[in-house]
Amino acid sequence: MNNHLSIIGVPMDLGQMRRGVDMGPSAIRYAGMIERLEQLNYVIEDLGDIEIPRPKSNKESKLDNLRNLNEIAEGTTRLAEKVDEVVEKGSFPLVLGGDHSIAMGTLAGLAKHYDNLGVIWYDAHGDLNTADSSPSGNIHGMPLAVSLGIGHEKLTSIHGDEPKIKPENIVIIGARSLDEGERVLIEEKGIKVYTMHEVDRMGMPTVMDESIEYLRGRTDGVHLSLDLDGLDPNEAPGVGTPVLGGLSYRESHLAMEMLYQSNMLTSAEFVEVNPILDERNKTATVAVGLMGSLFGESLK
Ligand code: 4U7
Ligand code: MN
Ligand code: MN
Ligand code: MN
Repeated sequence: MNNHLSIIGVPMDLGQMRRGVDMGPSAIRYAGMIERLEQLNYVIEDLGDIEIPRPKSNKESKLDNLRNLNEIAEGTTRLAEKVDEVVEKGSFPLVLGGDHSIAMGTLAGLAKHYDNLGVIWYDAHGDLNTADSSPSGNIHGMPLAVSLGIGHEKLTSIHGDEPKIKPENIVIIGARSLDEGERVLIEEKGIKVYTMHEVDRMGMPTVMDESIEYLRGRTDGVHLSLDLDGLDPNEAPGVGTPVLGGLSYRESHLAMEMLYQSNMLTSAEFVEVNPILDERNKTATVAVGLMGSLFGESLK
């Protein structure tokens, strides 16, 4: 793995309605991220936080079932530029959310450098909604669709007009709350999904072995987009859209360890940590622990 890490904080909460997720980057840093990664002998630069615009008043903000569209497009464009820069100079981008709408920016920045970027989407949700299919109008439920080039033009054109990823280069792990429109898109595009049902039946070792093998053959870089609500809310309570019956702490550590061993990861982001909804910073602490495993801790 690249031993130069660049940390980018994204204090974004405009993609959903629970206040507090903008404090995710602080909570994760406070849980000891930098110290933890330094112990593994990485050269780390913390680039601080991206500036996120203030939201407009509630009425004008939900035009077209896309709450805070313009402000999110602006903030994620800044993130895309930063991620692009970091990859350009040969460092590994490690992005801290913020709600999951930030993934549109991360993927747009990465897309400049890969023809076949692989994405592991570790999440209770598919995040494949559009304004038409979304039951909420919350853009954090849309970033994967947008990155495929499906959605409002203001979002699909962030940092470049082309689709940022291809459906066959995506693996979703941990899904247990998919909306009807998302199911249709998954079917139509042939997106690989390991729902909780499959994780229960096959076990995490097989899920990860298959995912790694699948992506290794077809991609020239792999991004991990880890939504903390992929884990069970008993273990990661500080999230805005918890869904019971999630991935366990141990399963998640194993997944991170196997990704480390695969030596294929080129970028990562940890999103949806909301310290206001959390219990004594438990969820941020879990995120930092997972980073430890992802970057080789248990295997030294
Ligand atoms: B997250 C939801 F309807 N699908 O679109 C929606 F269930 O980034 C939830 O994965 C989206 O946390 C969750 O609003 C987005 C809902
Ligand atoms: Mn998500
Ligand atoms: Mn989610
Ligand atoms: Mn969520």
